[in-house]
Amino acid sequence: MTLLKNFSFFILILLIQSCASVSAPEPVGPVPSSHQLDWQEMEFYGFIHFSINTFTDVEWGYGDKSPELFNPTELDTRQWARIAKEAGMKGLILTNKHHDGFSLWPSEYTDYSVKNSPWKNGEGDVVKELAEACKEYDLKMGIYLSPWDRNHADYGKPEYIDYFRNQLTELLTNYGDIFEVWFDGANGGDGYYGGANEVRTVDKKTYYDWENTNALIRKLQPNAIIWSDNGPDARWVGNEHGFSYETTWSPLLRDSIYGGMPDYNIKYAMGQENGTHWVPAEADVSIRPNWYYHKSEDNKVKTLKELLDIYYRSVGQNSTLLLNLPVDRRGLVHENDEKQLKKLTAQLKEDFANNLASNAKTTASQVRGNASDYSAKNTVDGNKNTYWATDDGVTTASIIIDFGKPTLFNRFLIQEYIPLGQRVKQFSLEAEVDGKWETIDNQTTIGYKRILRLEDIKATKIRLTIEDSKAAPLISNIEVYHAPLIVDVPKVSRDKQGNVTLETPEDGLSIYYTLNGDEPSTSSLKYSEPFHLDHPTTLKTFSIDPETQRQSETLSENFEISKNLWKIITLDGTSLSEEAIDENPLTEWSANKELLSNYKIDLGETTTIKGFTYTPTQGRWVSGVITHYSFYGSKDGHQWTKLSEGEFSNIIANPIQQNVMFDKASDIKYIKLIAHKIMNDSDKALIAEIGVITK
Ligand code: FUL
Repeated sequence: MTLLKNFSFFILILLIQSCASVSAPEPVGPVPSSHQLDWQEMEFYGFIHFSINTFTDVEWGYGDKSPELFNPTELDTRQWARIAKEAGMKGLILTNKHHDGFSLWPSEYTDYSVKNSPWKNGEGDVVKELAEACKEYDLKMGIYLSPWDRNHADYGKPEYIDYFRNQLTELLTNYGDIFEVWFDGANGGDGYYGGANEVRTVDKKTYYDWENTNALIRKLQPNAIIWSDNGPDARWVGNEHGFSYETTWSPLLRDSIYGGMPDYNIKYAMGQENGTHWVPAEADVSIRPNWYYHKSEDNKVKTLKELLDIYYRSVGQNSTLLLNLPVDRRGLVHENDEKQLKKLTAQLKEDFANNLASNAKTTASQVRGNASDYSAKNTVDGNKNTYWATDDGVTTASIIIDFGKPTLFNRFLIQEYIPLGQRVKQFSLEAEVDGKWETIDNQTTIGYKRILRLEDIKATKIRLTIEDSKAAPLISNIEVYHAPLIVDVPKVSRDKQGNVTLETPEDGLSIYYTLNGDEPSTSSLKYSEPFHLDHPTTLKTFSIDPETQRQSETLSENFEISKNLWKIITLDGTSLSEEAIDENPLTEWSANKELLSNYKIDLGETTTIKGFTYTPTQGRWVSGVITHYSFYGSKDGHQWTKLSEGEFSNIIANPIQQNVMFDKASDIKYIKLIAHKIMNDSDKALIAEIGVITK
């Protein structure tokens, strides 16, 4: 007995010694601060866009509208917070002041605020009400304060910076803990500016003196994440689709960047392997096409499939997700938005219901110092603080996850232990099916979290191979799931002749539709071949699997008059390329500014139009986007009337179809869109589509 005891003691000493001799890996590259780590773990939080814009139906206010327009009838921040909480969001960021300068709190430094609105007789404070609601629902609160202020008389002068900091101080002092401070890169341009009505450009690099503004934030809210194109704590993902990139590094060449710089999205948004600072990506997107509430978008709330895609391409690609819920004129998140959000939450719960890897058997090709502290088991122990590591210098290694029996899966979730830096550059995944290994994916970065969506596969084992890494890979977590398949809505398209095609996302599905506004069911029209639609019509449609009865959501699509008779002609009568009127937003007409005044679109017959649409190029990186325009109509193609003039607000960051309504309807046969300003002061405009609104 004593002998056995002594022996066990000896083994124990040996074990302790072997562990003690294995040092922890050293950090590699920049590493996150503790508040950046806490922030990253929030993963999903919400944006609220609400202002005078909500009442004037625009995306960017000019700064000249009366504060009396701000008059929500049922404003209820508790409703916003409840919806966010139920959706699994961890916080809410409110646009306290957008580019139009209207402040949602009674700021001491301006009259352009809620205090001069009829809401609560000027006694209200939206920020305070939201702070209270967030507290009640255990949500963190963040602030958006637009650096650009189109209302303020001093914008562009040094005095404005004091104003900006004074407002910031109010927001960071009077409303409790703030988790994130959001600084928009859009700034400078035309505006009201206290009645000057002029263009004011600023040097984005120097005007705001960010160093001292950031120092003020650090003093008032040391734990807040400061967000902008160049952080310093978190960065813009470079688009407003809510997508990060398959290769997304958290390190960033931060000092090469300034807020609002051109080409940021192309050159920097994905982060850099050799980035000098830890500035992780945040993917922002609205649940509707635009950020503010527009009644015309009530049936354009993103589908479940679109929302899921956003989740997987943000949280699942080493980014956080900031999802915007526009608040409507009542002061509430609209029912349709809540409904879609609920679907997303329920689906995510199902997708991640049963972790097939928890406690699976694991073996690694190499373990740091052969120490149990760094064993492969750490990847499936549910503890984020333990990780599998290899010896220093070993940058290729693999780990096998053995389910013990054939197991059906289609999701692979993996996390690096980021407190010691982001390391993995390339990895692959294989599955062992009937005793044979097959490659099922090849990918690049992992970072805080990567979730791969795979085809259904039944395998007994999975092998993860880290093919390349900046240093010894540190993998803290692996999860495997079998997410249920969901049926997507039909893909709807119409050609120039007016023929509508509905396509099923998967083989073997049936499609039903209505054209009279009724909700479709399996007793509605069944789609078999393209049909003709010439007149404004609402199409409602869904897909269904006749065998399993799995059914998609219903998609509602509003069609305008068809472009069957439309022609683009130059002033000398020659027809031009029809890409701008072919109903296909993926083809575009490229024309230089000059040519743009020398053409007309012939609608083929006199038509009563109430507005027009312009769709910019839909490629991954936009160019040739018209930002300032005028739009003309003519009965005879010679005498032209200007029907509208203005800016396409936010079109560069969010290049979606622009819908412009006229003050009054016009009977015309010819139309013409003129570009006054094209992004990056280019001379070449790209037009994916021009349309008219008749309804
Ligand atoms: C953009 C702004 O210009 C939009 O209006 C919106 O606020 C979005 C979140 O950021 O850059």
